[in-house]
Amino acid sequence: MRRENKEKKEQIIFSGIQPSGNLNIGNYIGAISQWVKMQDKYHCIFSIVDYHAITIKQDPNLLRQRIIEVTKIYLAAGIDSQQSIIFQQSTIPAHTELAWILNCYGAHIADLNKMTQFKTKAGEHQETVSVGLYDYPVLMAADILLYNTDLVPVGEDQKQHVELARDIARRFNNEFGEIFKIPQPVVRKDGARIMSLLDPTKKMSKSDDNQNNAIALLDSLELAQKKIMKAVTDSGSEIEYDLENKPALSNLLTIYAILGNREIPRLVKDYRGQGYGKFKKDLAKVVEKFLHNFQEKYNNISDNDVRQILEEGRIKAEALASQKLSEVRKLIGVR
Ligand code: ATP
Ligand code: LTN
Repeated sequence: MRRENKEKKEQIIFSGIQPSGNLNIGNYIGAISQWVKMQDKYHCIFSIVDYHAITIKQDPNLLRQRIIEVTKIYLAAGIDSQQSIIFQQSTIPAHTELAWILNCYGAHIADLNKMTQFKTKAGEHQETVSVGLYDYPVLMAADILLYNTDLVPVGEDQKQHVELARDIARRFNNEFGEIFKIPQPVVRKDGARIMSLLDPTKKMSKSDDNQNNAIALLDSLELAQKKIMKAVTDSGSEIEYDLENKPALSNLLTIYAILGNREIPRLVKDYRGQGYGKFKKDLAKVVEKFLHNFQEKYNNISDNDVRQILEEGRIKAEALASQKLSEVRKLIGVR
């Protein structure tokens, strides 16, 4: 048993979030809450992936502010900067350099053509969006492969990108030997895909034009309450977990269970015969309590603390990344 724990502690976790909007409870549930639990067991590296964010137009001042904001969100959620490495992607040039090398060795056009995130984000503008948006998954592969990552905890929508990182690593290894670890995605069973409050067929997303689709982690308690009360429900009035026939309610039940630390079957039992109104009011209270606790921690972190933590993280991550990059440069013949 002790040996098993030791082996686990040697495993490496890498994940990141783009500072491209107001982080919401979907990001928290699908990604960050998983990371917090993993810190005791694994070596964890969490990045604020700003070079991914610029694949879509960003306002420079807002981007600067959001980089700080996302770092505070990691910390307020319980990521411990003593235990885990927290860093800003663009401060380590090895990420973009390895991405370029992987563009040339390992990444195929046919792979990128299959990426559903690109298709959704580019929509009808596939010919005029930036090359960066198309190449996004290769930069993500570089992030992961630089650190000998074993596990990548993400929401359901990012699984395809992690699978591509595996393919790229295998192709590179076939040509040059066992240089990259083959990473595995980790997706939680419930809550891997929190849906929009306004449309249960769409994922809750921080870059949705309609901000009522999501509860942002920094929304005021009043606004969060309003959004819950306005959330769409399904026809009927019974509280049931039924993804096919009651997708909106099932989504609300998932949020309730995870943020309120309850089990879905128990909630369904407790709300039998009570109707949607009462359920939504209680859910709003659960969400408000969660946000209140979260924001209290968030507001206690200063910008200076964040700058210092990011600088310490940069130093630690750079030492790891530059080692891997030197090996790669030698293998391909540029050194
Ligand atoms: P955008 O809409 O700007 O692409 P996003 O809200 O999807 O943003 P990302 O930065 O792409 O956020 O995702 C950060 C992490 O949060 C990823 O691991 C992603 O899988 C997870 N995530 C995002 N949205 C959800 C969601 N609705 N449910 C569960 N996990 C999610
Ligand atoms: N594409 C991811 C963010 C991301 C990431 C990573 C996640 C960039 N690099 C490396 C895990 C590992 C997203 O959530 N949109």
